[in-house]
Amino acid sequence: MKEIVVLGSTGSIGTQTLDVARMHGYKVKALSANSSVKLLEKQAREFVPEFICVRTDEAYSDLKTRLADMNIKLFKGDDGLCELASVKCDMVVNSVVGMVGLRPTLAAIEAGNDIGLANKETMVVGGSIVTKAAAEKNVKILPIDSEHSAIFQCLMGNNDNKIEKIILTASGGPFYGYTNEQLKMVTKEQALKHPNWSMGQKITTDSATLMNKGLELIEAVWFFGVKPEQVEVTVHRQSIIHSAVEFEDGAVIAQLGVPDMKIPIQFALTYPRRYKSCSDKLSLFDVGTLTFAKPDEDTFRCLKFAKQAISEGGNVPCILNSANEAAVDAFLKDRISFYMIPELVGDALQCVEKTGELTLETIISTDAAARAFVEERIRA
Ligand code: MN3
Repeated sequence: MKEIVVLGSTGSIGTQTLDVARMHGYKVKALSANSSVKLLEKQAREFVPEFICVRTDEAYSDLKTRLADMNIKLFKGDDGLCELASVKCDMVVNSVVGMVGLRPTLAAIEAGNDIGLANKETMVVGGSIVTKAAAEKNVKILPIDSEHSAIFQCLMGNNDNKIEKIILTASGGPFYGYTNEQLKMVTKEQALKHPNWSMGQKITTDSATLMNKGLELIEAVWFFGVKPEQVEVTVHRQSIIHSAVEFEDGAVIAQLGVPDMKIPIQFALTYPRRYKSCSDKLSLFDVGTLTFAKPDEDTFRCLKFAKQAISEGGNVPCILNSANEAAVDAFLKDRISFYMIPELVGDALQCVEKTGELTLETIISTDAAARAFVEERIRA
């Protein structure tokens, strides 16, 4: 029986991970969430974990009361998340939102736990540190992001074959085809309506700005050891081809399926085996047509900024990511318009201090500087 730890268990990936765990009878040793105590309690009563971590004091005391009859050790905050990531298990599924996921990833590696990674910010801000530490500790990091799971699957059995190019597919989001003028008018409700995937608010907003694809491009560079120029973003509105790899001989291998995160989640958990899943099967006849187009980087500038950030390297991807996290947070709180998100990210890339040296310390200070910069701009 597999034993797993699920960080971010009340989010979209977390709940679907628990669906997979239920179906296969996995033992869930630990759960975490920011503050969704009601759902956490429900999950705790079903899976009976040994440890739970929440973010806030309020959630901590609320949960303590709710679970008073159960023998579960409760933790709090970032340190608590790292404690959970270090619990001996077969896999830590990291589906925390944002760069707060970095330290738990490093803690899991330190403890020698394999990781199912849904937290792309881990790779975006700390790619060089994370990949180096994982190699040293011989820890496997399996991608849960659908595109990276697809690329990973395309590469299976191809260890000695050089990648020519990665074709990273993008749905294009709800505003595909919009002009700059149209983007100035869009509302939060429109931004949060993704055409194909049902996901949390942060990633849905990132999908609408194409920042999500930018972050995924950086994630791909670290996961698969390719140069940024080797990743080609292709808008594929149907989200049926989840990504593809071109080899030196010109052969292109793609992974297809219905857009359902349970498939990549389950594959990370059962790798290298495949088992029955509860997901729908793909009918190419029903899909009919698959289309492909170049993304419009002059309108959706976040993608361009992400390419610039990974090319510059060092702490620049961290500036990009932290400015974006702060801007998206402000957008979701109705403090700024959708159009301001790329504006703020672009300004942060120009103004926040850059360094080529990347350590956990420089990441933490860069994060603080980028957030402070964005906050100052919003207030000005
Ligand atoms: Mn994705």
